[in-house]
Amino acid sequence: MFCYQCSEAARGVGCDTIGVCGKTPEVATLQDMLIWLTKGLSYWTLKAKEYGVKDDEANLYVAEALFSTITNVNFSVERMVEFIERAIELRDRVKHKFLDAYVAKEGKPFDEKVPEAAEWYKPGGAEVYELKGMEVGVFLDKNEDIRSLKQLLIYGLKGIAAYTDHAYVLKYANDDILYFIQKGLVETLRDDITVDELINLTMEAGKYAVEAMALLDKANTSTYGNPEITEVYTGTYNAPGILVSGHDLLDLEELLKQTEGTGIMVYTHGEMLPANAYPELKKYKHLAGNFGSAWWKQDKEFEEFGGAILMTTNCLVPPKESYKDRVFTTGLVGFDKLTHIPNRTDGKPKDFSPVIKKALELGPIPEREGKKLVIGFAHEQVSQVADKVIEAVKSGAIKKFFVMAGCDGRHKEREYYTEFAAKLPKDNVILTAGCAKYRYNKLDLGDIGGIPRVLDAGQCNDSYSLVVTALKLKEAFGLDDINELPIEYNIAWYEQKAVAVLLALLYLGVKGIKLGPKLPAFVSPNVLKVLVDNFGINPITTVEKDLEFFLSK
Ligand code: FSO
Ligand code: SF4
Repeated sequence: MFCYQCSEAARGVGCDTIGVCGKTPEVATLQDMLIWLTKGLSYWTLKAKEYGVKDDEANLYVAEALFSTITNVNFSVERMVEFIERAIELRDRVKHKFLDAYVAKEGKPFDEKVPEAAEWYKPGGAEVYELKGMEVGVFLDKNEDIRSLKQLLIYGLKGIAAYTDHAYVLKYANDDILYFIQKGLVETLRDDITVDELINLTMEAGKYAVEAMALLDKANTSTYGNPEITEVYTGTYNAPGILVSGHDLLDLEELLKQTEGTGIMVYTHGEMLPANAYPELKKYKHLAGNFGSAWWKQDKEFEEFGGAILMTTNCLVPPKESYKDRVFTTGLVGFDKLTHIPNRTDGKPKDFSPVIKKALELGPIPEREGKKLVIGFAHEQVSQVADKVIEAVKSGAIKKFFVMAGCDGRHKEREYYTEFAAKLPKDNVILTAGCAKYRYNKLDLGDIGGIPRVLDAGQCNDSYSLVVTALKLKEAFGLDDINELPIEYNIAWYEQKAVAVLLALLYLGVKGIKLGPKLPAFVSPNVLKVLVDNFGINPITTVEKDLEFFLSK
């Protein structure tokens, strides 16, 4: 195996024996194979598009397959084999539809040379897929810069795929995004692609990352209302409990409906915290609050929680024996031997009864005291207090905003973010989204004239909300360039959704982003030079130096 797609890549180089995340070599190689096959599938979906043939299931499947390979989503050999076989099935279905359409229009059979990924097949299951997977991983490209850019593009596409898939789950669609994902994938099959072509594609990915986040914002807010400023309790009650983690709001809603009147209290964990701010979700009285913090602490927190646990998306940490029997997966999440709640069929909701049964069997969980967190500062809510914010900036009460969106992770270096937030002078406000917030959202950083010093817009995809807020401020201050605003960017990344968010910021013209806790292992020295020269991206250093850097600007 070789994987270097997240910030925790072993030795800052790559995981080559087992993933730091717990991904086994088998799964890593099968994921390489799946990505390669999605490129083959995309070759045909794009050809089919030219001839007016569209296969909605196959188009969405490309996004789902990519999503399943994001860090901490799926650790199951069995599920990976299923994904691979489905990719082959859909690839061949779309191929035949295209070949028929081609003959019908051109009056002769299609005879162009086809990439191997679009045709490869060998019977034999997991072992055969693994053998082929070893050939088609990241080292397929010998040139370091081409390899680096292709992977940067693919990781950005994975993030875009995840956000787009969430929107499709809520029945909000934009085929252009799906077709762009496919185009990006097919381009990475080319041996003759140039550095410039790849840089352009990466920038285009930034554009589609914005579109994907906008689509998901529309899907979430149209379905569940605009997030409202909400106080969320972080303790637990003496009643049976279910803890829901991941990003999928529809899963949470269906579970809330199915647990109504059962006496079960439902809590959010990690990236599900923002769900508490949506009117159509917070109306459920048994949505009792948030327990725990960021994903990487789940081994301790899930154990402590004592009730049933549902993982709707990443980030899953391989569960310990002590609580394994109370963890359930759903959607694209997978881990061998955990109970998986199957997908919706025939428009019916998912059946969460195994999770409910487990919570009831486990009985009441311990009661614990907890703080209250204030969340719900998405763009609509911020625009309602825009006058107050603008006034505070004009009067000098607010000196700067610091976008500290992104992810949290295990590494000790991330203590930087807690310290940075704590030491940030009191006339500065933090704008956050994603699980990065858990490094400082319980610090009691106070407020500035009633505006909290940590404005939490929501999940990592709600970084879009921060961008909307920035663009509104730009308009209000009559500025031409987003970089003239008193906004600094100190972003923490972990997995590939954060890569998509980063590409979105670059596409929007944001310059001078500080990135931590370390620069991606997949960025080669030359590609880094491009990022530094064109966008002024630079790594975090020490809290003192970085504070000086930002505050002296
Ligand atoms: Fe965090 Fe995990 Fe949302 Fe990521 S929970 S790290 S960027 O999956 O998706 O912020
Ligand atoms: Fe390593 Fe990250 Fe890849 Fe997991 S996802 S194998 S931790 S680089």
